[in-house]
Amino acid sequence: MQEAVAQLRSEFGRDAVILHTKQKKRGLFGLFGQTVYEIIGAVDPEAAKHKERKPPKKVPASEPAGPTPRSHIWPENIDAIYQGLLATGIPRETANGLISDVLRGIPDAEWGNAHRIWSELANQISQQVSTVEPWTFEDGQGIAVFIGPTGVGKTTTIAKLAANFALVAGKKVGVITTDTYRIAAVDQLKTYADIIGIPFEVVFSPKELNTAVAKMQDRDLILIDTAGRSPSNQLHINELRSYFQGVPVEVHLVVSATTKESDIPRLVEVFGEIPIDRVVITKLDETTTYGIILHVSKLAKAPISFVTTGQGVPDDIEVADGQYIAKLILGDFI
Ligand SMILES: Nc1nc2c(ncn2[C@@H]2O[C@H](COP(=O)(O)OP(=O)(O)O)[C@@H](O)[C@H]2O)c(=O)[nH]1
Ligand SMILES: [Mg+2]
Repeated sequence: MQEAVAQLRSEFGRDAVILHTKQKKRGLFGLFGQTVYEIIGAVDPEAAKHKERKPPKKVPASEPAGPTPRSHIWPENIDAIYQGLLATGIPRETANGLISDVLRGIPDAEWGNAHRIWSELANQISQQVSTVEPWTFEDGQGIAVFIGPTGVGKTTTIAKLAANFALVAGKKVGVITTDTYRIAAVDQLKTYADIIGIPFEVVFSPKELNTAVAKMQDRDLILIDTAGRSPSNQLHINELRSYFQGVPVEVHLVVSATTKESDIPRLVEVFGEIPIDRVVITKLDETTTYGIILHVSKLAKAPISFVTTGQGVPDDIEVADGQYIAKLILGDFI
């Protein structure tokens, strides 16, 4: 804990004030992984009054070159907050909407209170990022398929989920792969299934998928892996869709947090031809800007189910939580 406080002070200087600390276990069911401390800090407004907020470091790729035009409606300090939101990868329209919503709820006299605004923004974002609890199996068997571009972490996420649900939650889990394009891909998932000790099936056609699912009817949870698809290959997307037309699956779109903001609309549009029920965000550990989480959840009109935070199986996965995501997005600012 002391180490974390020292880190906070070294990053934000001696003006840093600790608002809240919480001991947190990482991992899907809080059983795996080491203890981490969550510290929410702020910079003392009195001490920081005369200091300029650092300009945003990153301009998202979709922004036009050159300085961003300033809004004429907002005072300068609010505009700086708006720019800060853009720098996290939140698109203009969403950032505008967020600020307008927040200002509507705050008396004009408080508009200069940056802390109040950032904390209201955190509330707004946590309400707008929709999230969903993992399967409870109350309605029977869960069948989930994971789709998305190549290399985003679909197979690894399935391995993490399979291990947690089978070994920690004690559920009967089975895994199926439709990714037969690379032998290595089949082996990758088979190896995990063997280690966990759960049934594994490889299928080469939609018909075989039906048979494999039927074989696993005693399972509480069936996780289905797919080959990564480029959103620009329509043929592949159609083929992928053909697999799941006859099976009542919950479709999870897997998106890396490192995806460029400008690539999100097309990705969601193309994969959205297979109706998306949930979004999984991977590789939170590989970036420092998280606005795309809000962006993709809004565009896909689907809640975030899980987020992944590293390569480690089974530890590096968490159930998505609105407040946690809001803090990630605004992390540098609140
Ligand atoms: N840093 C990081 N790497 C990840 C994460 N999830 C998966 N990976 C890595 O991303 C690479 C591709 O993962 P894989 O599951 O094979 O992706 P797939 O092609 O979508 O199935 C592997 O090296 C994984 O270890 C994550 O949350 N963080
Ligand atoms: Mg894979």
